[in-house]
Amino acid sequence: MKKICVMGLGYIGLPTSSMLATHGFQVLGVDVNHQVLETLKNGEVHIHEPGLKTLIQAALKSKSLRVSHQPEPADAFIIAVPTPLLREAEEGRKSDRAWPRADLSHVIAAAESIVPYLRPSNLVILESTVPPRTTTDILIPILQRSGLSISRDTINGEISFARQNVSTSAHPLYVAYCPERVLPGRILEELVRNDRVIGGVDRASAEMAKALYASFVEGEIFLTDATTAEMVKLMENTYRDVNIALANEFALVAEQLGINVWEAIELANRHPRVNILKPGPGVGGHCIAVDPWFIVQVAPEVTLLIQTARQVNDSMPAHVVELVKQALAEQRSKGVEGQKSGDETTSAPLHPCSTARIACLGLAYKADIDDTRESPAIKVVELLRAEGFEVRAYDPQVPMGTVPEQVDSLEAALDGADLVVILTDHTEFRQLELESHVVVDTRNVLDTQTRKIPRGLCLKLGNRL
Ligand code: SAJ
Repeated sequence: MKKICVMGLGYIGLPTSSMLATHGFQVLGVDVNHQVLETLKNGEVHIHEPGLKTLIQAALKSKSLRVSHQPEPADAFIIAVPTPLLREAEEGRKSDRAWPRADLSHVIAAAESIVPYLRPSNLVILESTVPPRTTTDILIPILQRSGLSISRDTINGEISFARQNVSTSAHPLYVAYCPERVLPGRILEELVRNDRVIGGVDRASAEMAKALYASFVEGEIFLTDATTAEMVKLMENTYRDVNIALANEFALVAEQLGINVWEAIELANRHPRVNILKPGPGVGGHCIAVDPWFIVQVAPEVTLLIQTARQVNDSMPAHVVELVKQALAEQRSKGVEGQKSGDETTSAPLHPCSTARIACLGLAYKADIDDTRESPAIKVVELLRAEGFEVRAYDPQVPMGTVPEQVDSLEAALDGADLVVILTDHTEFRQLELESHVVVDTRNVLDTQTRKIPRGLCLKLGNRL
């Protein structure tokens, strides 16, 4: 197997292409976005990911990687295109379509576009995160239009491992589902180190896919059937979403009790079998905030916990706005008291809440990346805007123009701000001197234990005032 066609040059397709291209394969990267192709042809990379640009440039230079807007005949095809949520479904809860659903249009389009190029013995791998049974019920019927037959030796949904000697001649087309599991910010490292799960539509397909990934994966590779592999991927991210929702709920309780949830979680995690994640302004990214719905859509009646977790996490940006209002009101009353007592240090300017200027620090969905997909920080900015606040947003990683309120320096964001809200825990924000500001810290970035806050006020999510 020498030539691989990777459909989709995004967060997964591009790093995977570069990995294969530097491990002995001829790779054709295909994307429908001409701007992405132009950027790559100019030696630039549209995704900020440590080490990626160097790898891509080397692969392009050696010609082991080429990019194009259409596929070509190849030995293997990897589909790594986005599967967003169908947003309008969320509003349609009372109507026929009750839950947000996966938009599989990119997967379908990519699969259809490779059909004319499929040849006997080709391998097709789906990497996009999809609802259970997508490989068997949606991908396979499309690939069958090539006229090539696809073996499916699954028994009760489980791949048969009974036959040890797998015949390849009887398998005109091999098909497997192989989910990506890499963490944005550490993609190249995790592509190599992480274990992989490969779900074949039959044993031979799983083995073929394993041989391909084994060229660069140093972690263990586990084989199963396609539907189990689809579910494994969704379970991983749903587990994390539910755990974060629990942490967020604990934070809300702690605020009511007047205790510090960050301390409480740290202490609870000293138990050998407890590992509570961190509360925050909500869950972002294209995975954890989306994938649980892919399980819900196939089994809505039995996924109440998953649905509730999604709702808890989605409600956090609105809670952050409440904290902002609370901190402004607190500062106002401090200001009034300070003015009454003639105390200079507490006499902050008084603003009717909705005309206050708010500096939002961070737009990315998590630390040290430029990705703003589903970012709760952006939702907070939008909610503050809708409330009539004057917002200035700064993020050292995120390209300008992401939100209209974006400014290009920390100074511009902080200048004249009545309140600073920390929304992303970028490393740069951990060094900030915000002692004279009113701060809402949603990420526990500021060390209020050891650092003095003489004039300002710091309200932490999940903490007492
Ligand atoms: N978050 C919290 N509290 C935490 C951890 C995360 O609020 O304790 C928030 C983050 O701030 C962020 C969101 O959750 O907004 C998601 O961040 P993340 O770092 O947990 O995950 P992702 O979305 O960047 O990547 C996840 C990973 N999945 C798991 O860890 C199970 C990654 O391995 C997957 O490959 C990726 O989803 C994906 O593509 O599916």
